[in-house]
Amino acid sequence: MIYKKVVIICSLLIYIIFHSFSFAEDIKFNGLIISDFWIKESIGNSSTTSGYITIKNNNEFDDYLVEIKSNISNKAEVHQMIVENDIMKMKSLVGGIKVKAKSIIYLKPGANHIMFMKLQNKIKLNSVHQVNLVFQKAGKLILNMPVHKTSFVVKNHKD
Ligand SMILES: [Cu+2]
Repeated sequence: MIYKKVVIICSLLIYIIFHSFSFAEDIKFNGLIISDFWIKESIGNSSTTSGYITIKNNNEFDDYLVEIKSNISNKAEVHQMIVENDIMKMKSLVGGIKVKAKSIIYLKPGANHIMFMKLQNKIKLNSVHQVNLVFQKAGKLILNMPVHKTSFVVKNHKD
């Protein structure tokens, strides 16, 4: 009996600890599951910062993230990391990013990401910002994206 209570309390604690390090809850939206979304705090007077997001497409058809809009910056686009002459470069993905049917894409540090350009203000740690995502098929979604440190590591990736 006592053992059972200890187990329950322990699992509750683990749940609370896990969730305090993690993100906002996953969002289900017209067949898409949106998770692990956050914005990197801006450094110094930098006029840009990046945002990250995981998008799972449970639909039978492909979708595209075609537009990103928010009040924090005048411009936001999806960037692709490419290697050119041994140098890692960022390139804007014209027309948005494809999320194939029944598959998942990760916009994450060191890889494809959302680039917020011409920031209106500094992006402060622990603040939350509204970002509008427009999908070709699923439509428009308003996301509240929390701000984390550069060193923030995604802990709950469900690959
Ligand atoms: Cu970029």
